[in-house]
Amino acid sequence: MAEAQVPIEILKLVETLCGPAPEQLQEAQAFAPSNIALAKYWGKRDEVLNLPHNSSVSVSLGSLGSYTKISAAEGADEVYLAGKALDRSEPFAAKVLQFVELFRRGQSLPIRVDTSNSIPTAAGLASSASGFAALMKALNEAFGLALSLPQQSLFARFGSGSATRSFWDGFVTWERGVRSDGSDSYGVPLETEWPEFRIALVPVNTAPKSHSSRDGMNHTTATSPLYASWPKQAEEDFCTAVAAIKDRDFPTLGPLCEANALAMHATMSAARPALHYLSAQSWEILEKLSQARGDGLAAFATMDAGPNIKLLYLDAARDDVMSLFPTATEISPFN
Ligand code: 2P0
Repeated sequence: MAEAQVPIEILKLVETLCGPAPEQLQEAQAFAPSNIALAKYWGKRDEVLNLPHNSSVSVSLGSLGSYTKISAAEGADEVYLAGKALDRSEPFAAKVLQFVELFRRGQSLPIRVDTSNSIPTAAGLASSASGFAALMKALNEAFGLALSLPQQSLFARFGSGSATRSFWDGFVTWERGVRSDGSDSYGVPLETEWPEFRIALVPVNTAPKSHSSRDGMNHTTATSPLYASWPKQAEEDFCTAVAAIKDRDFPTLGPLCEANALAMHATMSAARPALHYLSAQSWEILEKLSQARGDGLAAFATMDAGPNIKLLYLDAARDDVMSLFPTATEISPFN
């Protein structure tokens, strides 16, 4: 993003919150956890400012996430992913450098960005949320921006909406906000600790997806007749999910999360042309889970913009879940 192309609202926020343009760059590194949404973000009310139609709530994945190191480069900017130098024109590198430029603001401070993920590739988890959160944290230190975590979350939104929720451990909300400049749309952590809460990742297909989340949600918003019902329902689901989390009420939270994810996928199925992230194998897993629930298993599923299934349950159901889904990887977000 060359400076001239940055929307005025974003420039104003940078100017107001970050102070004068940086004069030096110091080495810095940061980690941010990946997160899984329990009540989903799907659709933007403002594409330029990346503002969502509805609020969302997620749980962070502990030590699974992204590490980013920033240092001074010799000449031109450099971006490394998992130790491999990327061409600056590659989409990932270009997006990272656009984000850097928001804060560098034309100053002659060549930068080297080294990113790596502790998320196993086989888990099929996206890394853009943790990636932009870790990049923001590292830039905050490298450029001496002195931004608070909510402010960093707000700026990370320009990189990736779900990154707003990757600045804290545990349960985190992304409030949609109401202001037109987006200055009230950022992550807010919930205080609830829930040590028995578990997530298991059931891999279906871990190859990169054919449609990005961004393209998928924009296509759905623009063409799906079912999308009209999403923002109101999603906001209600968000409120119910937050209340259930605060009460540690799994019988309410589990079914709600699965229903919310299926409603999101239904909006995509009705898009024209239809968009299907879930595969036949995903549906087989959902069917198997539904049958197991009929036999008393308290486990529920959530699915994002890909075919992989994430199971939600409490510690007491662990053995049954693992024997039913032996390929699953379990995560304990609070341990
Ligand atoms: C979520 N997803 O709440 C939803 C559920 C995917 C499905 O946030 O366009 O990469 O960069 O703001 O954050 C993934 O979308 O999209 C996402 P952009 P992002 O986790």
